[in-house]
Amino acid sequence: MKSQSKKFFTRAEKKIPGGVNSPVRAWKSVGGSPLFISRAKGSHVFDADNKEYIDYVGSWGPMILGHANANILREIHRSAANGTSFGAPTLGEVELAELVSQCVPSIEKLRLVSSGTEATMSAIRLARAFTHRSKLMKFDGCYHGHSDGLLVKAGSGVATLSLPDSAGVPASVARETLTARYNDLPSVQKLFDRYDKQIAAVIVEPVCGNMGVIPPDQNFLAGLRKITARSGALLIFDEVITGFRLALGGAQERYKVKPDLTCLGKILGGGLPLAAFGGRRRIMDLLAPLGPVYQAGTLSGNPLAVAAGAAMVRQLARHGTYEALEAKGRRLADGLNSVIRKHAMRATINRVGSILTLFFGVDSVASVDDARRCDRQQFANFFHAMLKRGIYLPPAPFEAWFISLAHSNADLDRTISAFDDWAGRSERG
Ligand code: KE4
Repeated sequence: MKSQSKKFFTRAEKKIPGGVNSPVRAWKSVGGSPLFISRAKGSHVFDADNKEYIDYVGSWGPMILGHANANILREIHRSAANGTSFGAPTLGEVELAELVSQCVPSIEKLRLVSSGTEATMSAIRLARAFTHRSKLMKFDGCYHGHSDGLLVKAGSGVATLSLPDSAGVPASVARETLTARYNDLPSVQKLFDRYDKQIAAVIVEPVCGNMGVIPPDQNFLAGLRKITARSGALLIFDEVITGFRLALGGAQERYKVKPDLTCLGKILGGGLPLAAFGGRRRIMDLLAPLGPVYQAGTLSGNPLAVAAGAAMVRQLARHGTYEALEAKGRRLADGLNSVIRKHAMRATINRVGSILTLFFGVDSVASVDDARRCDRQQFANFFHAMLKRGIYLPPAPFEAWFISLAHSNADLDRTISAFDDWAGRSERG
């Protein structure tokens, strides 16, 4: 009997490229036909056949309170009753900007946009205008959304200009982006030695979440701060994943490194399309209509998304939130590690707070090269085995698992048992 998800996917492929509105949802790296999700509550999602799963995708990060959080829904309904969009300033946008600035002190001013891609694209334009420089530095393996200058890969050899990493990105655009290696300060210094006063900004995921989770080495972020300050380049923290995830003030609070600009998204919108970029007043005031840097958006600061976001941030600001998330992350990681040891598996877990990644076939992952050596087929087998056991993991080996406040100890322990059961069966062949 064909599942509803399979039927819906066949229909979807007729009208939507690849049947999805974002590529990772098509399950290309794990195989099979994607689940269509019909509803969700707390830490659980239900597919189109009403099968229930413990959810570690969490909409790729936003669902840190769990799905259908009562406070957030109430605020969305209250806001929607007054209309959905006006294209004019609203008090809610001011209140959210004030709230974010209180949580993230480096953000003296901010502008709201509708996606992380818009946030990073706009922050980069701003940095180029502020520094009167054109080159951008990013890190191999870090993802910052799909604007042209960020869809690039390292050129061959060292300290070279980047190459396009997507069709449709002109080489002339890719050449403006330099690609360094995450957790490798000498690779950064080498590019600054060669391009110093041409580099407008360095953009980095303070904790890499798009090669799986890779934490920064002890002095990596502080080293970036020092090198950029010395050169006059801006340091941009892409906190679309880490913002409000690793602390109320994000990774910059956790690692005590202050960027010039910060990009936020995901959690900030409480599940609705909302993102932001912000930082030093002198830089932000270059934005139109005050200054010469144009940036705009029909639905920027949308009232519903702002209401959801403010409810989200206010709830996260409650006492004990991040201690609880840390305890849940630790419980899951410790349990999964005990299974790895029990079955003498070659695998490793990277975790920061309530995000983690399990890498198969490697002993440790401290760099993107390490991550790329992991066993992707074993991950695909693991993904489907966990799905059969009612655990819905991100359908790709280089993504973060997202734990929410709604994940109970029973959820976490069931996840660990499912892994133990699969590992045991795999051993027995
Ligand atoms: P969006 O444009 O998808 O809202 O944000 C882009 C973005 C920017 N910065 C970081 C660090 C990000 O992780 C993202 C988007 N993350 C991916 C998953 N790793 C979103 C999932 C998807 O592409 O469907």
